[in-house]
Amino acid sequence: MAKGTVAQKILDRHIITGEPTAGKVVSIKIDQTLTQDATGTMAYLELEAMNVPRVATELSVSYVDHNMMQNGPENRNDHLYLQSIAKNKGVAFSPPGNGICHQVHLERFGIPGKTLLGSDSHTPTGGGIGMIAIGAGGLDVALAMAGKPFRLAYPHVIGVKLTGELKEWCAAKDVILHLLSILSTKGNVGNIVEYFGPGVATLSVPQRATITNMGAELGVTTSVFPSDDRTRQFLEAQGRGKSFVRVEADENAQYDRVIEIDLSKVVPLAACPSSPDNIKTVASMAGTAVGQVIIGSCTNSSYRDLAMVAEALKGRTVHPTVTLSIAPGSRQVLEMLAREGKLADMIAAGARILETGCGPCIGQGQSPAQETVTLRTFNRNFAGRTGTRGDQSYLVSPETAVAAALTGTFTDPRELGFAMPQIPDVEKFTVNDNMLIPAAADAGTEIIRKPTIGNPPVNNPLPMNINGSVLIKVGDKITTDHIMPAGIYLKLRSNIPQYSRVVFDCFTESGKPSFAERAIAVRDSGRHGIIVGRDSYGQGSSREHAAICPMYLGVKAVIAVAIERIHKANLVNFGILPLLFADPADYDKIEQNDVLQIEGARQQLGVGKTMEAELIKADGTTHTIKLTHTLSEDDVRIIMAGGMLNC
Ligand code: MIC
Ligand code: SF4
Repeated sequence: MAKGTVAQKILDRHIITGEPTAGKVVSIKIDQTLTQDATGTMAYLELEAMNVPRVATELSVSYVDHNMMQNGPENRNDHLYLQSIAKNKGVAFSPPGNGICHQVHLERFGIPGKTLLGSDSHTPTGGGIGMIAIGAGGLDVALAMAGKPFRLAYPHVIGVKLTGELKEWCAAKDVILHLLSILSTKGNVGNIVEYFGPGVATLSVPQRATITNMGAELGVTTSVFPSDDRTRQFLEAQGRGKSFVRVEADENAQYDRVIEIDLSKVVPLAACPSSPDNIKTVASMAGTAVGQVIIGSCTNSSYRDLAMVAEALKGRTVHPTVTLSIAPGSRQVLEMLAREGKLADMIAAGARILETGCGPCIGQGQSPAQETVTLRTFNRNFAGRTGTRGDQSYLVSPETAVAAALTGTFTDPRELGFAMPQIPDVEKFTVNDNMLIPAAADAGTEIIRKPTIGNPPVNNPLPMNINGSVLIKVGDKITTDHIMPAGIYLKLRSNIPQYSRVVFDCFTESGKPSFAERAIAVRDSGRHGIIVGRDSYGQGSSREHAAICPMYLGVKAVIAVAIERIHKANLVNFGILPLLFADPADYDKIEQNDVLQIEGARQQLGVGKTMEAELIKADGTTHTIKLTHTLSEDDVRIIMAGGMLNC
């Protein structure tokens, strides 16, 4: 069992109930929360339902960064709701244009040693300044805002020992891509990744934040760096020196597993289609034509990254076969680039400057042409996330991205023929909080709720017998993007009946009924929907819509070989049983439309108990399927009640 680590020190100070033993459920105090607009409307509607007059956290911030395309009234309706409820409940508000939640939170609010819960899976960005920053579903964040502790399995700690120093053109992004090549996107549930060793001091806070941000793709609880002199310098440069707290591991700290990375051996890497762990060296793909380059997202849009890009572009021209788009991570970054003339250098080189926000990362515009390669500095390249079916989306560092923008092909940036621009740590960031609306609860504030915003649906208690029909059988690594697409549908986040129509949209075959149509037919015939998945079901985002919408369509159980942490918690919160095959080989016995009955489900369900289901095939043959789960007592209680909103 790990000992004396940063992760444990912070967690142990926050434990409210439970034993700090790896794998055991503990509840912890949450100091800060963040929400973004695409998950935030549901989270605040849920908070409203809890009748809490004012949030009970030290700080809660509501960001608008995802839904900003303004095609129809939905986006702006959401923003007005979020701004008014923030004022009503004592939540700080960061309006559209102010930046991506994770980037702004790091710059303006994060405090080493504190806990942060965010309704976005990339909340671990805060681990870059020594926070325990965890992504969760909106309902869990709403509960934290109401002052309730957050439940999680006390983690195992994987120590990543960093030695050496990154060479020119080799980036923090390459470090996390390298780690993804080792740990992959599956099988890491229940772990925290903690960085230590002499290499840590060579990385700036924005570089560390790139690494902890994309640590989300490992499927771990979070990732964390110590808070050291570099952290102090960053906070001082943000005018927040007073927030600095040193948090370091004991000298003889023990980790459950240690992985060593010599930074001087890290080379430019790319995550190839369509998974963040499909890693190849950039050199091995040299010469492949690239049609589009986009630099931005919460992974790589800091001042450091974009200043480096600007200097690399200065006096040069984007290759004519490529489009280069750049989305700065925050207004602070954009303003600094503008004041220093770097923005002009980007524009002069031919870059298309996008609004500060998530933009193309969540399929909001800039979809690539068919059968062309797109290089993005983002963190996810799940199939179709760009908005183009069959997309060829590669995840790279800003260094590799700018090299491709200049050459029109995959190019190892070390081959560019000029020195990498050196961007020293900023001594004084341009601090301009004039658009941030500070937290000041005014319970009299009218909450603006336009007609496109509906209440979260509430489930029924778990029925005694589940009379199930298998609505869909999917394979390994099904992401929440497969379950609930974003892109053009993102604006429907506040409207569950409409959004539910596109559940599993990517699997709809033309001319055949959609998942939603099949689910509604099953629901209307008085039966229950069942989803069957394989390994690592529910990877990726924290969107609780991937539970709410199937629930709305009558789904009562998800049965898989493994279910990812945040998605499992969301299923529980909305009263859907997250079950596992006791024998993974049983997965092969099941097909879509099979009948699956769980007689006496309420009696069968209990901590540590195995359940039995009867599988009835179309030809009448039957099989007994044994099912397990990893539910705690609280989880069982919540599912029995039909979800947290009934508790
Ligand atoms: C994402 O990167 O997939 C998102 C969009 O930021 C999600 C949240 C959401 O779906 O609203 C995430 O990472 O949790
Ligand atoms: Fe936004 Fe993309 Fe970051 Fe998600 S991963 S928060 S969509 S920038």
